[in-house]
Amino acid sequence: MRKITLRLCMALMIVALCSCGKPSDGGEEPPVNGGSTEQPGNSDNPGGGDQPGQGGDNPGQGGVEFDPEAPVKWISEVLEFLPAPGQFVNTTTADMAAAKRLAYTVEDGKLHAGRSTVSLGGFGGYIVFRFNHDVVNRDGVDFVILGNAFGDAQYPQYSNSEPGIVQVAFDANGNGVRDDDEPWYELKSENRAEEVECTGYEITYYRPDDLSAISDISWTDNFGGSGVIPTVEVAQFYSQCIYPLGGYFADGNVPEKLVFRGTKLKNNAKNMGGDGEAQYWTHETLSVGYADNFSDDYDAVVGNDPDTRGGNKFDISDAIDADGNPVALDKITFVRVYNPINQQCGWVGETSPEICGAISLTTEK
Ligand SMILES: [Ca+2]
Ligand SMILES: [Ca+2]
Ligand SMILES: [Ca+2]
Repeated sequence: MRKITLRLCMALMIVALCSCGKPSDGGEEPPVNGGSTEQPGNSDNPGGGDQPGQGGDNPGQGGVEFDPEAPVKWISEVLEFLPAPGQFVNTTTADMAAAKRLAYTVEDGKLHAGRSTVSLGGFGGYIVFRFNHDVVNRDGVDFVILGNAFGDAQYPQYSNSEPGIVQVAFDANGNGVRDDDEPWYELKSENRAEEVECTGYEITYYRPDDLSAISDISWTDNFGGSGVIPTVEVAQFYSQCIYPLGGYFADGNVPEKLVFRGTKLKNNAKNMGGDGEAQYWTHETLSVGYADNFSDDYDAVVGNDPDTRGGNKFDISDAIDADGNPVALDKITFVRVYNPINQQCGWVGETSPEICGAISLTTEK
């Protein structure tokens, strides 16, 4: 453990402050004293905080007759997926196959649920999906995004919440593509003002020299910040390159750098333990309005559909434009979820949302 402790010290030293131009506000160092949900990995739960069986693959669910004319509550298509560098990148928890399993399937005329576990990796990693219909802005909740969040029994005010910001867009010209004049709108969380560190954050990750094994990933941001994603601790559990390799790109080439943009939230993970094996990471639960967040809505059932338990509930009426002003939308076509947090948590790795499925309530009778 001495070696690990030493490595931890090194890792903490090189975890860069993420500034948004205000170093004193950003990159909050987790307090050393304090509770945790994410514990060091073992063979079943390798440090990522993902509980086996929660929100995991469940392709057998459903199995009802498929009606090609009817709206289906599950995701119909994953249109884009690109994780930012992170420990699950280039593994089966964050590959294109995992992303595509979020869409429903039809076998022998039977409909099967779209379920998977897809990590978005570090800050900016994203997924875009749609349903086979436009999601109508009903009164209240309109759709649900399933995650793998869970509470912290030791510290009830904390949880394994790795929040994802949700965006929506409407295919106004009906061509099946989100065009430039069909903007993304973020859905506002209840306490957005307190949770956002800055908007307009842009991070650039740089391709490492060695793509055959795990190594630190350098990054810079548009506020003058820079740092590396340290891998010395997560290398206990993962050996693969954590920078997205060719399988994520249509041309199969690995870009020299990757740029991601979005709203940046304040770091929400805290180490309630000590160094080395004494690390005990947990996350502040954020307000209602994020994916993979153990907020009060998470275990609620909506629309009398038990499949909606274990997911966050979203209201299209919470859409805001880039200036934070409300936007009135009758319906939406595309949903995008991205990781708004740039935080490394020792051997737990980056804080990163998992997307395990989504349900449109438009199909509710
Ligand atoms: Ca609504
Ligand atoms: Ca369009
Ligand atoms: Ca999670």
